Formats: sequence, structure tokens, C-alpha cells
Amino acid sequence: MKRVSTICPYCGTGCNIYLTSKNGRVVGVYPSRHNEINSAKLCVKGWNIPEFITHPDRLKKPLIRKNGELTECEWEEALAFSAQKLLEIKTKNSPDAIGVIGSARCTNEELYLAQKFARAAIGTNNIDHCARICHAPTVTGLIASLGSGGMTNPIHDIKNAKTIILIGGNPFEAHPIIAGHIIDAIDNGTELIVADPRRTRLCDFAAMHLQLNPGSDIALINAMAKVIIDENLTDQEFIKNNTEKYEEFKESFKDLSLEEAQFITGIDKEKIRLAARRYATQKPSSIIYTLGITEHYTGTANVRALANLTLLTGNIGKPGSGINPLRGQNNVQGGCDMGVAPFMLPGYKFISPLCGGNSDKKTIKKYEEVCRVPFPPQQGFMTPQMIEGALRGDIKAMWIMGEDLLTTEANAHKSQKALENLHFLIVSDLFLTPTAQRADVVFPACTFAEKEGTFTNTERRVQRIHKVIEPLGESKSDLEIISLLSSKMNYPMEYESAEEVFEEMKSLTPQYAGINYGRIESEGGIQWPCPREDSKGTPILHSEGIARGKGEFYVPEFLEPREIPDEKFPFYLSTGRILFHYNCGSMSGRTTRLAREFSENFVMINPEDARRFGIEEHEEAVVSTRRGEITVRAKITDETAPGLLWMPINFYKSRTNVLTNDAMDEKSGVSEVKVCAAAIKRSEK
Ligand SMILES: Nc1nc2c(c(=O)[nH]1)N[C@H]1C(S)=C(S)[C@@H](COP(=O)(O)OP(=O)(O)OC[C@H]3O[C@@H](n4cnc5c(=O)[nH]c(N)nc54)[C@H](O)[C@@H]3O)O[C@H]1N2
Ligand SMILES: Nc1nc2c(c(=O)[nH]1)N[C@H]1C(S)=C(S)[C@@H](COP(=O)(O)OP(=O)(O)OC[C@H]3O[C@@H](n4cnc5c(=O)[nH]c(N)nc54)[C@H](O)[C@@H]3O)O[C@H]1N2
Ligand code: SF4
Ligand SMILES: [Mo]
Repeated sequence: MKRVSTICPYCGTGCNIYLTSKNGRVVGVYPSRHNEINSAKLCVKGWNIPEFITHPDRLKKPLIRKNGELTECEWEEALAFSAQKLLEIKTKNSPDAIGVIGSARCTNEELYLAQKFARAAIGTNNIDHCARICHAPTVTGLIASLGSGGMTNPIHDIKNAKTIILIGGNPFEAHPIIAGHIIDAIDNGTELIVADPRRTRLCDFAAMHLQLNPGSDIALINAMAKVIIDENLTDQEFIKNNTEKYEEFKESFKDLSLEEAQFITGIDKEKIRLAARRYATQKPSSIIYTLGITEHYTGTANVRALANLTLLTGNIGKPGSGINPLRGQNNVQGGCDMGVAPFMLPGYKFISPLCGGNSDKKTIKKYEEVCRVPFPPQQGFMTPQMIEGALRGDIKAMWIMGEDLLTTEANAHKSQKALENLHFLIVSDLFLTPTAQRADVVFPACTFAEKEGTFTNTERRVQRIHKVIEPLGESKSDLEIISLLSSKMNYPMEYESAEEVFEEMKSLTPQYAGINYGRIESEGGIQWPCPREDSKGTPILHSEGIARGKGEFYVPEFLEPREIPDEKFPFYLSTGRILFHYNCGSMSGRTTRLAREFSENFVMINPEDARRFGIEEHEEAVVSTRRGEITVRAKITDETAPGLLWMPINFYKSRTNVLTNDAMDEKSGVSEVKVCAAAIKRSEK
């Protein structure tokens, strides 16, 4: 048996693992003991990694559509046909008629090449990835407030907090190893305050649960800020030296009433007061948040509201403090770092007015030198804009790498129409997902276990993944696929290794400039920014002053969710994750032990509502919204408050996103998948 050290390919925690292999199959997995993230622990997905890797459903040959059917073909045919179609559309229409979506499941090296392919081989800024429907507001919000969009403190530092506010996050299911760090901290005296419309599992360990109405976060956070200001719990010294716009901010809170906040959030005002006092006085205090904050059409404002709390109390730049977005995908942090977004280049160099950026001539010149072609002049489309563009007919072709857009983007029927409208669609994936089934060409990609490269986890730690087995069948790494297609399109990409791509990427990404493969191995991963070879990396951001210069206070306005319950759709519907499955379910759904726990989609409903609507436990119910309906089994539980339905997103065979709202946060492009209006009834069948 061969043993190789690598990184878990599921969530952004980035657990260190060993894989063992025999006769070209991965046969075992166990956690590494010596690391700061998951020493000797894994969650249930981690423990069950091997099965999907060599699952019989893996794509082993390229597919091409012939007479309406996807048929196996040789690589040469798939590549030549794809190159010819893309070049045709590029010449006949324009480079901007093509859109590329990279994958947060891929390595940094592959993500770097994905954006290079779009910008240099095609000549368009139409490049994006799933951060758009995830933590995009973290990037826009935290950069605007603080100057850096990353998690400020490392995972192992959670234990140093005296108070933790966990808002809009369910790490017990979505980041279980991090939930373990939180529970360890509680055992050592840390107080946890959970703000979530559902009674999630960590509520059992919490000092307080603020069960707010969905989408009312700004009202809650502003009310907490008001208490902190009124009761003189601010850190005036910190505010004076490290922030700007405080006076305006304070002034805007003069007339804010806690009664109104109580009305909007549904939380007793004395409870809000107590939470604010604890956060401001039991220091150091840390804020941990995830998608309950970001996936709203006010996502960026929600994030900025939280940043205000850290600035008011000086809870930043020190151990146990900070503002900590738990990033979702194994390498979504890397996707953002690599500039896989239409408005920024590697290293968060903003090239459009979004995020306050401008077309910095020096940055673009350097990019042109490395890529040896002129930079695309037009501003690019974010994923939802590509979908709109396809519906209008402006976007004619797309290459979707490792995203099951039809399962995971909001308003699935709309995305489906958009893909049907395309002249040409390429998908690269491990499996024939619902999205891949619509493609004209499917490239069989290989898994993390079949390639070399780096992933950057949620705490900005760049870590190495290693090849354990040879690519299955004729599958290839995304690095190879992108290079081959690019070369066929007369823009040669000829790299000897992933390391060579890393070295090129570094020259454009100052945060990674001091990192190399050797250092990553010997130092157990490096947390960016690491600008020079003699820099040790940066576990805690803002420790030598706020990255932006001064932290900027911002006055977030509470706005109701885009859809609120009415007579026809009397419920709020929210969506999210369960422990045993991962995103579209392409991997976890093919893992026997995970699928055994939850084999199909369901809807959570409060016992009171179930009684009122005649819904029975485990019976089928029809959930509908203005965009569609699906039939799923009911799970009756007081985890959800009365008036709130909740569904997981993790089943590609029953797509919750048929229901969700694609109302978009203009600042970040995120869709409001965390709240819409819905109805439920017993299934007549
Ligand atoms: N097992 C598993 N783990 C995963 C994933 C997976 O699919 N399965 N996916 C990964 C990815 S890509 C991501 S981004 C992360 C996401 O990780 P999380 O964001 O923690 O997961 P979610 O379940 O989407 O949502 C978190 C919580 O937000 C709450 N919420 C909903 N609406 C609101 C609101 O208006 N306000 C507040 N305050 N809370 C609200 C929900 O009740 C839920 O408990 O998980 C990662 N880890
Ligand atoms: N309603 C609702 N919708 C949501 C969310 C929500 O909370 N509610 N959350 C959103 C969030 S946070 C996210 S991040 C998205 C996630 O949405 P997706 O990115 O679509 O989800 P994944 O399941 O991670 O899908 C990635 C695909 O990549 C493939 N893959 C895995 N490894 C590789 C590889 O190395 N190469 C290639 N080419 N492919 C690979 C997998 O087989 C899978 O089909 O979903 C979003 N959708
Ligand atoms: S917590 Fe995340 S990274 Fe760790 S084993 Fe579980 S899925 Fe993998
Ligand atoms: Mo995500």
C-alpha cells in the first residue's frame, strides 16, 4: 500500500489527511495528527472520501453530442470541436459572447489558468466561480470596511475568544471540525451567542440563542451597535486611531429604537441588549459568520454591519478577536485570490468600479506582460449576468468547470432556459451532473487524488495536495484540460508541472509572492499575505493596523427581504446544508454511508405549522414558490421556527433551487437564496 499526505476535497476547513492506495484505487483515509486544523480528527465526509474517487459513475472518456445524444469520443475530437466552436463564436460575434465558470473545487493553479484562459485565450473578462453565490459579499463588504476580504484569525485561535457571536452559520453541519474548536472553547469558559432563525445543534452549547426572523440581521446588528454606543462600551482609543466616519455613524443611530428592532427581528430587546453587552465587554470577542449573512440581496450591507461591531469595540487584529467568515468550498478562498471574477485580477486587483476599483494601468500592463496579449477592454459578467446574457442571446457559449449550475444556482428553471439558449456549452466534471447532461461537449476531469497542486483553506492557509493514483480511465486534470484547449485555440499553454503555474501566478499575486512548494511542505502550510520569502505568513490580519489604513464605518439600512410571506405564499423558505451531504451531492450522493443517512431531499416544518396544514411526518408535501414547485418528504421539527420552512440544497435529483429567488445584491452579485416566500400543502398522490 502507498500512503500520501493531502487535503480533504470537501469543505474550506482544509483538514489534513493521508490517503492510502493499492492497485490504482484509493482504499483508505485517516487524519494527520500534526497540524493546527484537525489534529487526528475528521468529519463524516472526510472519513468517507475514498468511495467517490473510483465510483463506477466517474466520467472516463470525453463526450460529444451527436444526433442529440452525448456519445463517447477521443480527446482529439472533443478538443478540436470545442476549439473550433469557441473560435467561431469569438470571431463571428465577440469574445464577450463567451462565458467561463471556474471551479472552487479545483486547485489554485487550475483556477489561475481558468481566468487566464478567459482573459488571454478568449479575450473576455466574463469569468466567475461559485463564490458569487456564496461569500461574494464577504469580499465586497470586508474589503470596503477593512481592506481585506479574508477570515481575520486562524481556526486554532477560536479558543482564545471569551465571547463568540456565531451569526448565520451552522458549523456543526457545514464545518464540523471548526464546530469542534468552538465546543472546546466553550468547555474552557468561552460564551457562545448564536443568531440563527433555526435552533441549530450548537444552540445546545450556547449561552444565548437569538432566533431572529430571516433577513432581519441588519436590524439586530444595528441595535447591538446602538446599545454599545449608548452605554459607552466602545473602544474610543481604537476608534480614534484606527477608523473613519465614526461621527456620521454615531449620528445615524441617534433615533434608532430597540423597540423597532424587537419588532423586526422578533427578539426581545433586553436579549439584544445583553448580547451587545457581552460582545463589547467580555473581550476578546470574535464574530464567526457564514451564508445566513451573505446570501441576501443586502449581503454586502450585512457583512459591513458586522464589521462595524468589530470597529466599535476594537475586537480586531488580536488573538481571540476578529471577523471570521467560514469559507465554504475546499478552495473558494483560492478562487477569489486567483482573480476568478470579472472585476478583479489575481491578488484582489480591482479592474472595474465595483468594489471601488479602477483600471490601474500598471496592474494591467504587468498582466499583459505575463500573458503576452492585450487585456480585454470590456467589463465582464458575473455568473447571474451570464445567465441573463444567455437568455437575451448575448452570451452564446459557456465553459462550466466543476459547478453544477442547474442544481446550485438560484431559480433553476431560469438557469435551465438560459443553458438551452446557448449555441455551445462545455462542461468539465467528474460525473454527468444535470448541468453536464445539457452540454455539447463534456470533458472528464480527474479528482484531487489524481493531481498535484495547492488549495487555500478558509483561514488563508495555502496547502499542498498530492497525487495518490493515476487519473482514472482517460480523465485528465483541469490544468491539463485547460492547457490543451487553450493551445488548440492558438494560445499555447505549455506547463511542465503545477509548480510552474504556481510560480507564474505568484508573480501577479503579491499575497503569495513569498510562498513556494518547498516552504508549504516544510512549514505545514502558509497563511497569506506572505509577500517575501523571509515572511512567515500572516495568521492574524490587521494586527499592525487595519489593512485599509483606517477601518470605515458604514451605515447599513435595514431592508425587508425581496419576498415576504403573503396570503398565497404564507411561509418564509430558507435553504442550506446538512452534515452528510455536500453541495450538489455529486460526490456525497455516491458515497454509500453518507447516502444511507439521508437518501433524498426533504422540507423541515415546525410542528405547529404541520398540524395547521395537515402535513404528516415523512409524508410527501408539495412546496411551491413564485418560480416553481417540488414534492419532498416532510420532517417535522421545532428546529425551525413557526412560519419558516427549511430545505437542504444537497440533492441533484430533487433540486431545491427550482424554488429559490435570484434577487441579486447589486454590490456583490449574490442571490437571495436564504429567504423567499413559499407555500406548502399535502401531496395528493
Ligand atoms: N456538510 C456540508 N458541509 C458544507 C457544505 C455542504 O453542502 N455540506 N457546503 C460548504 C459550502 S460551499 C459553504 S458556503 C458552507 C456554508 O456553511 P453555512 O453557511 O454554515 O451553511 P448553511 O446551512 O447554508 O447556512 C447557515 C445558517 O444560516 C441560517 N440562516 C438562514 N437565513 C438566515 C438569516 O436571514 N439570518 C441569519 N442570521 N441566519 C440565517 C440557517 O438557518 C443556517 O443554519 O458550508 C460548506 N460545508
Ligand atoms: N438554495 C441555495 N443554493 C445554493 C446555496 C444555498 O445555501 N442555498 N449555496 C451556494 C453555495 S455557498 C455554493 S458554494 C454553491 C456550490 O455549488 P457547486 O459549485 O455547483 O457545488 P458542488 O457540489 O461543489 O459542485 C461542484 C461540481 O464540481 C465537481 N468537481 C469536484 N471536483 C472537481 C475537480 O477537481 N474538477 C472538476 N472539473 N470538477 C470537480 C463535482 O462533481 C460537482 O459536480 O451552491 C450554492 N447554491
Ligand atoms: S470538516 Fe471539511 S475539510 Fe474537514 S473532514 Fe470534514 S469536510 Fe473535510
Ligand atoms: Mo459556498
